[in-house]
Amino acid sequence: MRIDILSILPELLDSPFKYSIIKRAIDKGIAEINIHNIRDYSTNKHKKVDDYAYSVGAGMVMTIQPIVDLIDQLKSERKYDAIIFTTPDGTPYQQAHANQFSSFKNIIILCGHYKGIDQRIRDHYITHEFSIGDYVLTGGELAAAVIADSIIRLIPGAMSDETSALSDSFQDHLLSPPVYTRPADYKGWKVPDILLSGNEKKIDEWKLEQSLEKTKRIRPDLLDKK
Ligand code: 6GU
Repeated sequence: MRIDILSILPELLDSPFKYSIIKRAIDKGIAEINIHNIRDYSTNKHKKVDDYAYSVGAGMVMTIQPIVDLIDQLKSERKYDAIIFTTPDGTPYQQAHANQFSSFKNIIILCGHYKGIDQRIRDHYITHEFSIGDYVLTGGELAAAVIADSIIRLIPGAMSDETSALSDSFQDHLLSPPVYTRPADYKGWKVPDILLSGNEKKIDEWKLEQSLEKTKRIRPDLLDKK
């Protein structure tokens, strides 16, 4: 899979793809990330990428020209399965989207900034608009990194134990149960006896019980989706 990320602050994306599962997926060649600086495509003599909104007091808006030129160039090189825009007024991004996108071949993620981008880009180029939660970030770069990470780890071969993606919180609309490792007793803090029993069936029942209890307590909304 190839992901092209379009940003006016590409430095913000320097580190998220350099470690762990994502780095290994890139090293293995099953994922490729290309980060593009939108400013490089501005034909303005000052390399401007924003302008005043057509409405008083609305602040700055990202201009059409550099974004269109960049996307047109990418589209002339290959076919894209999705052109995503990260924005706080987008659809709430969820695990089901990551699952869907993990089988795609080429994806563009355009990072939002300032007050937004000219609506005509959204109308004519963008296929999906996503928010990663009900809070406001300085820019869409961190959201783009979140989305790319959630997709890449699901590509077959990215994780050594592929079944572990299936047990992720949200895959079955349940939060993960608590996990423990050695020692079984740390200064009197004990691992639940059941986990030391060796009874796999009982352990699975306990995990499901714990998941249900935790989900009911922290995310009761998830249980309505089951
Ligand atoms: Cl995608 N962008 C920004 N700027 N803020 C956000 C967001 C995205 N998702 C949640 N907050």
